[in-house]
Amino acid sequence: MSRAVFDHVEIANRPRRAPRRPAELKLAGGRTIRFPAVMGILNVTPDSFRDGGRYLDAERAVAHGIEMAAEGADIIDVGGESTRPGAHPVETEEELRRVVPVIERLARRLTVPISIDTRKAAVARAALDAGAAIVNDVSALSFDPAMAAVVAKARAAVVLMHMRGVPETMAEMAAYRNVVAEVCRYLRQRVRVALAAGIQASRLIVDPGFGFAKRGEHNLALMRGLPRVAALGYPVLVGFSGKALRLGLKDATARERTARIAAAEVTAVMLGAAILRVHEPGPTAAALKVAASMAAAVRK
Ligand code: PMM
Repeated sequence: MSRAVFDHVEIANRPRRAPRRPAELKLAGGRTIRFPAVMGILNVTPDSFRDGGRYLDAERAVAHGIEMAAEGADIIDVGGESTRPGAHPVETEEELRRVVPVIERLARRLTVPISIDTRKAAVARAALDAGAAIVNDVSALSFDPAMAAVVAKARAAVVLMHMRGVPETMAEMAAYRNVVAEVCRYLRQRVRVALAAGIQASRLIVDPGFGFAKRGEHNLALMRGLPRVAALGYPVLVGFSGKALRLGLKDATARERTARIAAAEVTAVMLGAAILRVHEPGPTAAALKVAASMAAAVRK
């Protein structure tokens, strides 16, 4: 699908002289991901926002990963530790036991790249050995001092996400004077750490961390501020599912939820997001396709 047309949509509050968002992400082994890309979430956990417990069984998890790729996911993000607010940490051995067999099997069956959602270097290393190509670290390399070296050595891509504190306590730390400026400052600092550790700039992805130590008003400010986050010059990943974004999801039916989240995701892409982390890749991919052809029609 030709998705690059989004780059031609004029956004009113895109900062002047903003660098264009990169058109693709290069992965080790010569693979590339074109933007905007859809990242399908595969939580192999008992307690995640939405699919907690559903895919603890490896066979079911693998089947769901394959299904998401068939629906249009460009990346499958495998996680073995829930990071929802208040979630308890998971021991390394348990996290490894959850994710490694799933990644091994998915890597044999899929052509789309696999990412590992972890804060732990030992889990990232085992996942990369098992076939993952991207490390999605919600702590932006700050939780485990060995993480940056693991990513650099494997020449993996890495997601640097903004949050404060740890999932158990982060809700108490949601106080900002200017959330967009503070998030951008933090991400710039984490990018410097990654570069200093030898991770190539072309392998970096940044994420403002919707819902991580953010209240509804912070999430909305970050949505408005996405052009500023994109102006950092790295692909921007966003994940909206389960986050307070005033989308009216509380009493919505499943169909309404899907439509509302997809609408917010398309908006995020028009504001500069490059990767959407989603539970339902099918509707998101379909919405992106329509928006891309609309954008192309407007340009004519
Ligand atoms: N959200 C969750 C987990 N991991 N990773 C990134 N990069 N960005 C996110 O927004 C994010 C994440 C929590 O949501 P889930 O429980 O639905 O996976």
